[in-house]
Amino acid sequence: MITTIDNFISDLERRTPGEKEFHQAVIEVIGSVWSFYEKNPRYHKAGILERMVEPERTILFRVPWVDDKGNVQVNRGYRVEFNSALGPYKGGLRFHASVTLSILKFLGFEQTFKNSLTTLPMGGGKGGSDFSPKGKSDGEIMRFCQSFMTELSRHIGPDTDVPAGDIGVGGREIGYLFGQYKRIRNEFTGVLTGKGLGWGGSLVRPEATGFGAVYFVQHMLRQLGKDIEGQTFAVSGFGNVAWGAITKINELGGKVVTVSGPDGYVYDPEGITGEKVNYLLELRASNNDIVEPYAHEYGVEFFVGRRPWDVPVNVAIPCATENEVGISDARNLVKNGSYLLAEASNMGCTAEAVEFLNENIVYAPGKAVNAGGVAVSGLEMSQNNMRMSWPREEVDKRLKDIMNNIHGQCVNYGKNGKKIDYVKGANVGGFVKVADAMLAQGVV
Ligand code: 2IT
Repeated sequence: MITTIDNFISDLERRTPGEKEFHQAVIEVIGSVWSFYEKNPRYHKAGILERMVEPERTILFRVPWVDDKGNVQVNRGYRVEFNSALGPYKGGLRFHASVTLSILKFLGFEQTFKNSLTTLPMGGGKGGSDFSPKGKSDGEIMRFCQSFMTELSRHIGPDTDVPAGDIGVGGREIGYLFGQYKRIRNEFTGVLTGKGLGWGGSLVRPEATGFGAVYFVQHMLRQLGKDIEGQTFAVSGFGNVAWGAITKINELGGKVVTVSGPDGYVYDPEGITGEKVNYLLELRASNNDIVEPYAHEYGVEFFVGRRPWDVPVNVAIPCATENEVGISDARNLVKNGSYLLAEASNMGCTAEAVEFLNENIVYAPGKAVNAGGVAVSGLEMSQNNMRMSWPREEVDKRLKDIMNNIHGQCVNYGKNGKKIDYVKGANVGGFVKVADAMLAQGVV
């Protein structure tokens, strides 16, 4: 049994050397739940935290495929089945050159608490590959997906583990993965979410992460007596999440002035509206992973190699990837008058940035803000099980209710005088349900 937080963390670091993103995610959660944990000896006695930081199962495999020139390529495939206390493992697949076991363990760990916050019956998992779709042909992507699924299909199933998309895995990849699963298992089941509308997908799933994030921001703003209307926003990324967030912000009367890619950021002071939003989809579909063409197309400024956090805005919503807001970015935002940052990316801020933002402005972590994506995945699973599909209004209403409920959990566990500590609220809120389920299910 562990006695102090320092012992716990040094033990974790000893057993998982070099997994720095995973350590970062665990340290944040442990910091929030420790005092609660200490007050409940039954959690201690049952080794809940020790078990929570060890994935139930980690699958690592070779993914061989043949490129368009006839060369054999080899990537590494992963699925981290982190925690099934609340339901089948659930979480996305990420295809990106930066993917490592540490990244997927951090994502799977976060996913467990995020899924718990949704209140839907989903455990936590994450997977993917160091395969980069950038510059690959459609045929190459299909052959890669088929090879990846040939192995993964042994480990997943609609009641076991239900993957979805993440960075580098969108509707096209889910289609290829689903096709191969169906072919191998001879089963048409809801084994993946984010499917096409005509073959088991849910309305609102493509928009869900961005829409959910903006619904969450609406609740945060209301606590401050403000509204989306009339506020300016900095958004990073230009993928699915950024697109959904921008669409909803526009609908609610806010103005988004930035988008970004690995190549730099675009500053569009008139606001990213109308056909410009659709242009983002075109850019993403081009598979080049650059946002600069937007600046040429609409005659606005492009800042090479920079992130959008030095633009004066009221609200920042990172929508790209982990650790995309560092301490100097956080200081810039606050200096320029931003009063709210909501992470739509997973662990979008470094630990130092989180600490600074949480002290100085209103900050909310990804596991609360971006839970709308996996929540609608959960609704897709329900619809698949019933073999029916709900209309758009029904799914959107459920998404709104879920985001409202997550905000309520953050207030419930994170209220500190007049201030709401969203980090503590989300972590404790997510933790309690998982811990209680683990306690009830015995030492497994
Ligand atoms: O980070 C996430 O929550 C996702 N990539 C979505 C996972 C899902 O299963 O829909």
